Amino acid sequence: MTDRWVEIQIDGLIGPTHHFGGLGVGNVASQQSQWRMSHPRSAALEGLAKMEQVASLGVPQFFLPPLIRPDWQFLEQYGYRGERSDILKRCGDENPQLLSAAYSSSFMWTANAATTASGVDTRDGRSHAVIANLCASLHRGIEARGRWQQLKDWTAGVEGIAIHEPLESESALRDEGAANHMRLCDSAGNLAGLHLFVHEPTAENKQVNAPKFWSRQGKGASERVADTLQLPFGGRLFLEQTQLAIDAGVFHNDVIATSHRNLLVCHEDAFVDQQQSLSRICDAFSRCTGEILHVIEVPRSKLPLGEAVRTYLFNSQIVTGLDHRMHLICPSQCSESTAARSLVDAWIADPSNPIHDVTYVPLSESMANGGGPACLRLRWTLPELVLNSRMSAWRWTPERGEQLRNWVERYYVERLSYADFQRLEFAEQATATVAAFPFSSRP
Ligand code: SUG
Repeated sequence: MTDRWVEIQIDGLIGPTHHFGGLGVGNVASQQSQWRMSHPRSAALEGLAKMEQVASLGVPQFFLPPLIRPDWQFLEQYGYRGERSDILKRCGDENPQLLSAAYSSSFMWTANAATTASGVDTRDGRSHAVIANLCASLHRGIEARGRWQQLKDWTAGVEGIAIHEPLESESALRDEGAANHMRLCDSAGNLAGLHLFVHEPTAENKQVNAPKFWSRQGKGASERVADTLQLPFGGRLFLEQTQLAIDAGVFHNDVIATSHRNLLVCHEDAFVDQQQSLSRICDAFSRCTGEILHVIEVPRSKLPLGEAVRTYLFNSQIVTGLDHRMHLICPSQCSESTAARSLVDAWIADPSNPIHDVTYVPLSESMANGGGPACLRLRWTLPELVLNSRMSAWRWTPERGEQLRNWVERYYVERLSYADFQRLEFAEQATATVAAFPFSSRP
């Protein structure tokens, strides 16, 4: 095996049934957008443009095909059997949220698909991924089976990779994957990393008597995932989300904190006992890497929690390009916010800050469902040799990008409203669109 490690970005393609079901638990944008007309074609094209931007920096960019929707098996589990046209009619009339869940394109937020660790970090030297059970919500729980199969097929036979099944779908083990996980490592990106797991506040840290929203990440889940990833005890830390942030709409840690290599960016209200948490992180990081962690802590006086949630500044992607510099990929909402924009401008102007430049990307359709640039991708640090394995079948190249764009333009509908879900013709078209994915669905 090689000793060169690369962080790859894996985006799940936005599906042809992308819509606004108002299904996101504790997710303010999703709730506010409920039943708005959606635009699957432009949503998917925005996702592709973001991947193209990342790939143009020389970052290895991969993609996963959409999962097939509607999920007939799911509808059957809820008692909807018989003629498909009747199922759509009955379920749509009786239980619109269930039909919306069966059609959900929420698999597009690939940061929630799994939690990953690199072989350089783990006790057995293999690179692991634990598929998230996403059992905190009905529409997301149905992703796990499809993604597990897809990642198994994609990595089959690739040496040194292990894909693990999701944890049991029990409330205490509710797991939302890498959205609640950050990996820090040395500035060159080649040494063992420190893994931060962020989960629900414990009872004494709930801070308020009647929490508005429920955390979607169980403490037990984070601990089990860290074990399954084979992380040594010195390579893992557990942190608690604040109830204050959860109640303000921070339904995942990646809405309030992010990291890349030796850089940690977080809001003042990200973690319980923030100062103590930050010192624990800095100490563990130094022990792990022999380097000093670069921390950017954003005070609420500069960016109130509500503005952090509205702009998704912390959901920016930070990547190292071929030029060995850090680039920030920010949602365009940040460029329109005085507070967020001033912070980004100051980071870039500061020569001691590792972030070199910024690109603002429009993701209006995904953002209206609470998904920014970082939600759309899963990171995995893997041996460089992997880039030439069978996994390269789903690697972004300019030619494949063109094929994906043509496919989206040809098959995806421009506008979609709830009434379409009850039409068998639309259900069949959505399935046919995924079947027409321009590359092998099992590489
Ligand atoms: O789980 N939205 C997703 C957004 C996930 C964002 N991911 C990260 N932060 N990593 C969610 O709440 C909305 C779907 C709808 O309402 O139709 C939704 O599921």
